Amino acid sequence: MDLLGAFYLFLVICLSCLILLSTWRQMQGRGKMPPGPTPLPLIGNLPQVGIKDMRKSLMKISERYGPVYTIHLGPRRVVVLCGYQAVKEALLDQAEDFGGRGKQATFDWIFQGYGVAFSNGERAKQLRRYSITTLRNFGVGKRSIEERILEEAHFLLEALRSTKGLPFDPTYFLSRTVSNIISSVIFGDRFDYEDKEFISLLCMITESFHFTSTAWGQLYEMFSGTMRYLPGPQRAAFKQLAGLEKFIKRKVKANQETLDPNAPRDFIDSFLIKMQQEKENPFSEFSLKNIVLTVLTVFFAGTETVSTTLRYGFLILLKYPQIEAKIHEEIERVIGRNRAPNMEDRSRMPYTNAVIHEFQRFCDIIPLGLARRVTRDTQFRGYTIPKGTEVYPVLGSVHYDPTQFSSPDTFDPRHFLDDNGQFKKSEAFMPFSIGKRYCFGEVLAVMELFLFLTSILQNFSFRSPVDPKDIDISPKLVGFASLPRSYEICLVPR
Ligand code: LZ1
Repeated sequence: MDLLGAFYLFLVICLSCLILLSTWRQMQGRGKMPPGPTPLPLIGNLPQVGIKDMRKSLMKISERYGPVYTIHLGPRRVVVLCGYQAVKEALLDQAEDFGGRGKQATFDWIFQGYGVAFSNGERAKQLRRYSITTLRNFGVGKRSIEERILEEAHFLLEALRSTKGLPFDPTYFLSRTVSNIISSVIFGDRFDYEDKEFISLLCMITESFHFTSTAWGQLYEMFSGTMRYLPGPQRAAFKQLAGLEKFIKRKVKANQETLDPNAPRDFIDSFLIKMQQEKENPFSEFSLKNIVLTVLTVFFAGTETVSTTLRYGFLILLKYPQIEAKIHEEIERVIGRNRAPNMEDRSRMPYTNAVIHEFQRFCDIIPLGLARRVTRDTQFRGYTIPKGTEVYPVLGSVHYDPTQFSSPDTFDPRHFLDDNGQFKKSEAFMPFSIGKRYCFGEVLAVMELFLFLTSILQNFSFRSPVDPKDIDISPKLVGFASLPRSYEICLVPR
């Protein structure tokens, strides 16, 4: 046999071993797991799942295998939960079992199991508890953050006035404003809207978020083990995430140098003080790495989710001017023109509140939720899910569950209104997920959505440069996130 022959033989043997290993791993512990489509070696269920719109394909697969099934995303074995009942039974009724964190391959590249959102066990517990307390100490959920939001709304209104009724893309108007709220909490101050570094940070956030929703981003979820070393768009996302980390590291360092342990100025200071207090505790998770990556998570999540929801929501209002008109009418009646909105107004504005809920349901910004993981061997609906198995609670399948919403595919605020026009809660509304790892940014997000929307509509009317009937409110991309199509808007002062 010549050298080339030997090489090919070697290659064939390697490949066979890989296929055998992959098949063996797919079969392992499969005994009483939920059913699902048969995986192929190496690629798993790629043919069934595809790489475009996982929400759609995962919901489609559940038509055949039921609300609880097993899928293989490349080498990842994931239990998928679809529909309100299954998600609720798992995440709420068995909160402890389903309270672990699964993978988000793109974000994991930077987090590596550190920071508050993408960690597990004792680390997640300590960081989550302390983050919630510290956010509250800096006003989140209280009057003081409400005032900060209203103050920031003024800067936004001023910036919007300068558009002079001409068409513009609202993306960065919204993300600068939204980001400045969380920035004041974590960095102690807002950024100037013209600050070049600020804009470049926002760009890094928006673009890496965008990547997670592209076909490449989905492919990366399946094959991150290999793709992380290969060229491709994932590299750009890594670079953006690394840029954000570098900025946060610099901020943390600057805080360290000027720290007064008796007077924390912001979230970072509080964590640094906690780190000092716990430096004798060998079980402390308050390390520099966890501080940097927790701040990065909070900065990222506190910027992109609310601003994407508002951007998507505005597009919907451009399509349905009659809905905008009803919000105007409610603002006029409850708030008037002579004072700023406040959180107490919300309970007297059922229509506006219903529209915001419908934005969050319909837009379904994080359609698969953040992946979970079972923390022990778990019995669920007669199946056994082995400890450590990843779980996708498909929030989109809950938001579009026909047993919970009368016409899920239609944008209709009546999904959250009763016959008397009063606000009607829905148990199937879970944009912040539910259970042990639900989003603790919820209180802040809810305040921002209400106060920014009402502030803007109190001062402006929306006009679309294109005919409303030509506006497409279906998502441009659905992956980790669900993103609206790009558009322009005109704001006319009222
Ligand atoms: C997050 C989100 C997105 C990315 C990382 C953390 N928390 C939304 N909420």
